[in-house]
Amino acid sequence: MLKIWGRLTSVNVQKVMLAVRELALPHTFIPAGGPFGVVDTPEFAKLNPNRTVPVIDDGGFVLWESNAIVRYLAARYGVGTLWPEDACIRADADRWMDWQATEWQGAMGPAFLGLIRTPEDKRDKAAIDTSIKRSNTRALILEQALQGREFIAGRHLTIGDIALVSSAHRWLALPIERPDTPALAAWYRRVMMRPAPQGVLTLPLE
Ligand SMILES: N[C@@H](CCC(=O)N[C@@H](CS)C(=O)NCC(=O)O)C(=O)O
Repeated sequence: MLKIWGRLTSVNVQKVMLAVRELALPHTFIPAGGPFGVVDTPEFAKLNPNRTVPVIDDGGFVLWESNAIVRYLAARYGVGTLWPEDACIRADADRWMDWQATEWQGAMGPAFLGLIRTPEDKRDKAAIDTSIKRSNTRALILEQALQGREFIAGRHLTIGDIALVSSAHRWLALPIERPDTPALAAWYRRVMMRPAPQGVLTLPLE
């Protein structure tokens, strides 16, 4: 059976769990990382030398890096659904996965760490402000891309939405000022109405 190591408060683990739940894959979830520890053990280092979550073991095939895991699960178990058969539609979805990890999540990092994980008197306000500005700029790029679209690559939920919605959840839950993004908000509601995010993206930021 598919095994997943992680903690549900991690944006990278959330992506994997959304994919697993969209694909209705039987699995065992092993709490790891943050308060659960485990990542510091020699056994875990053999699975992932980075000592980070998520990690999966699918019948002996071990994989780390959240986007690679989502792509693997979708390609193996979700052809025609999460993994579009059309190469152009798939590349469109795939490109947003890279954008999520390198652009939006990267931009949001200092604001998330500063506002959610740092006591008020220790916060780097300038870094947080820059991060908010950069995250909002990227959100407006996504807003533009979602104009007239039900999902990021067209009419069906794909790997692109899986990655993006975890960052959208963070961006919308951060205590910051945000620009108006009606298409993004409607898309977020559409994704959140599905069963997969329940209990995963409904947790408060931590
Ligand atoms: N690029 C990696 C990043 C993995 C990563 O940094 N994971 C964090 C959680 S988001 C982690 O394991 N931190 C240590 C911990 O939680 O103990 C991925 O996308 O999987």
